[in-house]
Amino acid sequence: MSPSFLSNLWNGLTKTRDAIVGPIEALFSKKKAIDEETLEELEAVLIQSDLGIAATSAIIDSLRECGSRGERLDADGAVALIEQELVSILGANTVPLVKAGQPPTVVMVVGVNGTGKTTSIGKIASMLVREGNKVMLAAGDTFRAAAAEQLEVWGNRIGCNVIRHKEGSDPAAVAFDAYQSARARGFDYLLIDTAGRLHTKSNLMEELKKIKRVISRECDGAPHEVLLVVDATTGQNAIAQARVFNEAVGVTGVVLTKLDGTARGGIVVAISQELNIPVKYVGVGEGAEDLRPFNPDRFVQGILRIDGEAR
Ligand SMILES: Nc1nc2c(ncn2[C@@H]2O[C@H](COP(=O)(O)OP(=O)(O)O)[C@@H](O)[C@H]2O)c(=O)[nH]1
Ligand SMILES: [Mg+2]
Repeated sequence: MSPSFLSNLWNGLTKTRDAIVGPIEALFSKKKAIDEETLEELEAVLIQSDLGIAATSAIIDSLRECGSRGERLDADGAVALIEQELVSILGANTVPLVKAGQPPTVVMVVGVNGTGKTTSIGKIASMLVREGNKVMLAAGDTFRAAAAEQLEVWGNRIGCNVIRHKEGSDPAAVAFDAYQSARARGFDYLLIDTAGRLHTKSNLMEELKKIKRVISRECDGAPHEVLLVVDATTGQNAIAQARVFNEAVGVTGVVLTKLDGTARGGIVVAISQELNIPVKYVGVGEGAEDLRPFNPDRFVQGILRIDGEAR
């Protein structure tokens, strides 16, 4: 793994790391018995970072158990215990993007406006192109011309074809055309951008369902992925959004963006645990390189280890 990969993720998680590790170092400044007061303060820190109730309780329980065995902990010891719990919740493995037996692999990208759908499509496409794939993009957010233009800018930058129709046209028709074209021309991946206007929630969900239906009529098993993009800075609201989209279109993976802008990166854990949907990518900045396949180990180290190295 290249150093820039690590430093990118590392830098992106600085706010979350500071918010968790700082208080832990203060709480366990010297090796101490684990009393209820300490546990309560630690619980507040973990809840603040949006790890979620379930993960927080698991961590607190395990520390309490440790305390009842008469063990004393310093900050390193506490961090190691928390790390263990988080890795056991998140699992050790990166869950990769599904690849279809027959190309193109169709990936539909959904989520609320402004969460980073179009940007994430650009970043994922850029990654796939670098790996040698032929990638096509479909401008399924037909609500504003600017949305298709934004996708075209990405397409031009990374050398991908972009299929777009006129503003206001049917997104399912864009997806259909793009699929036909991608299949006929032997593309490996088709990434479909969609709209995210929530003030017309039921229409939006119907629109997304229709795109999905049209694609699945063309190819059994497609779309092969429905990626939900959520903005980490929205905290627990991200969970509520995930529930709504999952119910409507069956989400297969989460892209969590803007981790660089929040101290509440623990939301990754809450999403994995409460929704049982794998986090597949995390966004840590606005550039083409600032999206990473989600690696639980690296992530947990990124939010817990100040020195950047496994101790
Ligand atoms: N800091 C940061 N900004 C991001 C990230 N992902 C997306 N953005 C920004 O979020 C804004 C909205 O993104 P966009 O892709 O247009 O969202 P969409 O409405 O869901 O398509 C843009 O200014 C992006 O540059 C990220 O991981 N980190
Ligand atoms: Mg967009």
